Amino acid sequence: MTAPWADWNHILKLDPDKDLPEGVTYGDLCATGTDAIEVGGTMGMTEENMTAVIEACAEHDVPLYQEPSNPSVVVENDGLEGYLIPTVFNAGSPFWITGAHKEWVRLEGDLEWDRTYMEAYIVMNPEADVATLTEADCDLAEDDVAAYATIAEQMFGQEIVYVEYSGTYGEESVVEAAAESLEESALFYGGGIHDYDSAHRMATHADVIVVGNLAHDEGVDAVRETVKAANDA
Ligand code: 1GP
Repeated sequence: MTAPWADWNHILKLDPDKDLPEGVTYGDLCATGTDAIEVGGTMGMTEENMTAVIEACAEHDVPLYQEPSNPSVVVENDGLEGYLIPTVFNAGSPFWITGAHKEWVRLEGDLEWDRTYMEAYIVMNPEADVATLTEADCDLAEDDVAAYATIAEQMFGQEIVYVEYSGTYGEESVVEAAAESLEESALFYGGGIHDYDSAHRMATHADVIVVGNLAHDEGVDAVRETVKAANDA
């Protein structure tokens, strides 16, 4: 079966804890040409705010995924194509590698495995909430990141490796090293993409670029530029 993300170039990640710019709707953002919407964030997540964003996006014709940050915010909604579940390979606490996942399965029992996909995160921005929360070791050189990507794919069978610079624009050489180390797995890149150029540069290395803050800070036109760049690269 072909992975849902096989043809994706661009994901728009919407954070339920952040507002949209004045006059912008979720419908506008769903219509930017992005290949998928991922609803998720690190801080301030609740089932209520997750549900509100998922319901608002589910009315529109774009693949919709939830990226729950912990088991208590997982939303069941027919509008969701599935779940993208992070596991943080460089987390300092095992809770974010397998612990949260174990709790989810313990509490929920039978998950919908055919709609549940893993993302092997390598968290790179020490200032980001996700780095603090997971106690990630972000002091990684290119060869460390490449090796994490390799073990994610070859030892742990991860189909998605996600180099995450959330909130800041990353080192292109690091993303390139991750890309070169992967054989079949898809490389997602997220962090600090803010215009055509920054999107295009990362999209030459990554299979899929993830744009987050820009939607909340700038709105539709800026996001459209990044979609164009992702498709051009
Ligand atoms: C966050 O990788 C995404 O999880 C996108 O990052 O918000 O910096 O665009 P930004």
